[in-house]
Amino acid sequence: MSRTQVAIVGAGPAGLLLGALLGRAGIDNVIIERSSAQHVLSRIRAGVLEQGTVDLLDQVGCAGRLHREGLVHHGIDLAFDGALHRVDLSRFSGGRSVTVYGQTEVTRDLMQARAASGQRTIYEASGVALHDLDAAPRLTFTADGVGHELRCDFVAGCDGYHGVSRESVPASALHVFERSYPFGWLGLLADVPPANDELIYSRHPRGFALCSMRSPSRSRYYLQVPGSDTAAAWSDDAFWDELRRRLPEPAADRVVTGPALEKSVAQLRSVVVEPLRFGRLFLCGDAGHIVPPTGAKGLNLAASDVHYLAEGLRQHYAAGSGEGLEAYSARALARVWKAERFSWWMTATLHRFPEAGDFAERLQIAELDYLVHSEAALGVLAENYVGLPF
Ligand code: RFL
Ligand code: PHB
Repeated sequence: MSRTQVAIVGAGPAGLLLGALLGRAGIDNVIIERSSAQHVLSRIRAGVLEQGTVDLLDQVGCAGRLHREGLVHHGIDLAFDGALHRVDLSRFSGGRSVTVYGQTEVTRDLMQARAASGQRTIYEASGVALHDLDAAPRLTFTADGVGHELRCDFVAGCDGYHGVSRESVPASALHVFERSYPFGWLGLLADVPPANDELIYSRHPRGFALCSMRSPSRSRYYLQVPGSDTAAAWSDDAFWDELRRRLPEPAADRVVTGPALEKSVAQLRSVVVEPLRFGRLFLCGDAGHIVPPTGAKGLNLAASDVHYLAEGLRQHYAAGSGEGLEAYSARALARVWKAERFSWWMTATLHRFPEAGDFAERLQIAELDYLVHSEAALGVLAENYVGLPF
C-alpha cells in the first residue's frame, strides 16, 4: 500500500499538465495510466493551442520546443460558395493568436519533463477502481501482474471520455447534458506540405472539410463523413479526390498528395456532466465534457480545468482554505459551456445536415456571408477561437 496527496487517473494532456502544475507547487502526486506511454503518444488528435494553454506550458517549463517548432497563426480562412475569406484573428481579438503544435508533441514534452522530475507515473495499470470517494479515497489496480492500493487525499479524474472516473460516480449524483451529430470526421496525416499557410474551414454542399497542419512539411486534413463510415473504407486516393472537391479551386490546386501516415474516424458529440466534483473526486478535461473538434477547444478546456483545480489544491495545501476546491466545478463549467456553445455553432454553421433541408442550407450561407462582412460578428468569432480568458 502506498500514499500520495493527489492521485491522477490518466496520463493524457489533462493528467500530465495537472501533475506538472502540482509538482511545481510541491504537491505530491501519482499518475495511473491504463495504456503504455507509446500508445498514448500514437493518438493523433488536437493541433491548435490557445495562448492560455501555451502560458500554462510555459509556467511548468515545458514550452521550449513549442516556441521553437510551433507555428503561430494570426488568422484562419473560411471557405464557402467557391471562395476563401480570411479572418484576421489578431485584428479582431486585440492582437491575440493561436499556436499550431500537435497534442502528441505537447504530451511528449510533458512526459519527458515528468520523467526528469522523478514524479511517479504508472503505465499499463489495469482494472483501475476508485473507492471511498466521499471520505478517504483509495485506488486499486494491477500493474506488472501485482495488485496495488494507493491512498490519497484527492482524486483527479483525467481519464478521458471512456475512463473509469465518471463511471465511479452514482448516476443520481450527475446530470449529463448531451447532443450527438449524425456524422464523424475522417482524419488523414501525411508528410506533404500544407495547402495553405493558415487553417481552412470549408463549408461545401458535399460536406465539411478542414485543412490543418503539424509543420511546414506535415499536413493534417479532415472530411465530414457519415457516422457509419470506417477509415478502412476510404483509400488514400478517394480521400484526396474528395478533399479537393470540397475546397475552392485555388486551394484545391495547392493540395499536395502523399501516402497516409494515419487515417481514423472520430465521432462528433457535445457532452457536459454537472457537477465536475463528487466528494473528493474532481473531473477534468474529456472525463467531464466533450466538444466537437470544429472549434479546436477540447485540449484547451482540459488545460483551463486543470489550472482551476491546481489553484484550488494549492490553496488547500498552502493556506488550508477549501474555497478554491469548492468553486472548482462552477468556475470550470462557466468556461466549458461557452466553449460548448462556440463549438456547437462552428459545427452547425459549417457541416452538411442532409435532413435539415435546403432552407437550412441557405441560412448557413447567409450566416457565413454576414459573418465575413461584419466586424461585430468577426469579433465574436475571433474572441472565441483564440480562447476566452481563464
Ligand atoms: P485524453 O487525451 O483522452 O486522455 C485520457 C487518458 O486517460 C487514460 N485512461 C485511463 N487511465 C487509467 N484507467 C482508466 N480506466 C483509463 N481510461 C482511460 C487514457 O488511456 C488516456 O491516456 O483526455 P484529456 O487528457 O482530457 O485530453 C483531452 C484531449 O485529448 C481532447 O479534448 C482533444 O484531443 C480534443 N481535440 C482537439 N482539442 C483542441 O483543443 N484542439 C484541437 O484542434 C482538437 N482537435 C480533438 C481534435 C479531438 C479529436 N478526436 C480524435 C476526438 C481533433 C480530433 C479528431
Ligand atoms: C488539427 O490540426 O488536428 C485540428 C485543427 C483544428 C480543429 C480541429 C483539429 O478545429
